[in-house]
Amino acid sequence: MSRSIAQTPYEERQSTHPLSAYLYRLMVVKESNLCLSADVSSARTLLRLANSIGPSIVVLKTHYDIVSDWDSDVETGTGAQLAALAAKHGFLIFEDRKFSDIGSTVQKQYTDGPGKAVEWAHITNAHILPGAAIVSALADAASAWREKKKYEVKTDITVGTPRPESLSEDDEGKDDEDIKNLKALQARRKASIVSITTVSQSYEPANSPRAPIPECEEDVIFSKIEEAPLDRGLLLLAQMSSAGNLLDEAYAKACVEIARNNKDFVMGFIAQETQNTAADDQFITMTPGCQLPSGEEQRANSDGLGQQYNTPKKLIGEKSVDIIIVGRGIIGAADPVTEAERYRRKGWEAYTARISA
Ligand code: S5P
Repeated sequence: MSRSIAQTPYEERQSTHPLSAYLYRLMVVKESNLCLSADVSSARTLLRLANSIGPSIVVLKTHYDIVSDWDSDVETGTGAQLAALAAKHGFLIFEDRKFSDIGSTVQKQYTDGPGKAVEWAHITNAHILPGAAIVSALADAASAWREKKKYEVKTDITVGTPRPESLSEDDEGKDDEDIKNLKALQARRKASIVSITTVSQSYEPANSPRAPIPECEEDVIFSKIEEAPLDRGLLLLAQMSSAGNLLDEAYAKACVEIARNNKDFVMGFIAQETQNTAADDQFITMTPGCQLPSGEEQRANSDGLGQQYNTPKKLIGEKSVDIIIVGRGIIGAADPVTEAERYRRKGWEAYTARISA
């Protein structure tokens, strides 16, 4: 008898999506199936959390629009700093944007405005309420961005070869326009490097949102796995954790159908249980509404605002989900770093018990 997906170890899951394949390997390397939901309102607190809890997690989930001092600069802003921390600690960034508008609008929301999540978030998510075009529209925006990015990387390498400072007199006049362009480009690149240095070295009061984050200054890269691919991925909200939500069984089934038709972009689901039902479904399931009892006391299984909680053991062991998403259970703890490790351990234990059952 063939093994069910729930019993297949992460490293043997056959996802065709490059980010999912990477994420499964990352989970094994870090022995973690934990996503931190970093729902905080200051950029500094967000970056500090990402840096201190980064070693325990494989995904950092953001709501950029609750960060009151979110810096939108693509090269030096909050997203760029998070991306640097993701490379340092080895985690993916998931902007929990929950897109839910017509195709043309979501493309702009994804790539423009103050968020520009496509620039820094590996993963984002969407409701399918407006219909399947929301998925293809976001997919098109992501691939247009990726093409542009590939071109930028190539341009960087090309212009890196002949340095304007080292151009000889003979070169002047040969192709004045090209050299001028090259110098302008290098000057712009220099300016952006200078501005990063300025931000991290200038003195500012401790409570300033632009004050340096000391831990974020080192230029370190997580060494146990290569950097994440440039691909972007989408999760569809198939089920929600909140009481009385309207996402019924037929809705979840429609989500799965749309995902099957868009496997190049859709990695999987936000759901309360695995949505893999057909033999070749290889979708990843990430699940919010997760808390552990704290100490002797069983924590309340709701937050009084509709949120409903389950334990990692139930979600991973019984509902066969892949990643637990934890917010207040960790960031509301007296010692979030230790608590994140406790969740990581519990989540991983539930997974190893599941695959060996
Ligand atoms: O069904 C859902 C879907 C999501 S993405 N229920 C949720 O709670 N979420 C998100 O998960 C929610 O927006 C929040 O960011 C996080 C749960 O946070 P916690 O503090 O309750 O763990």
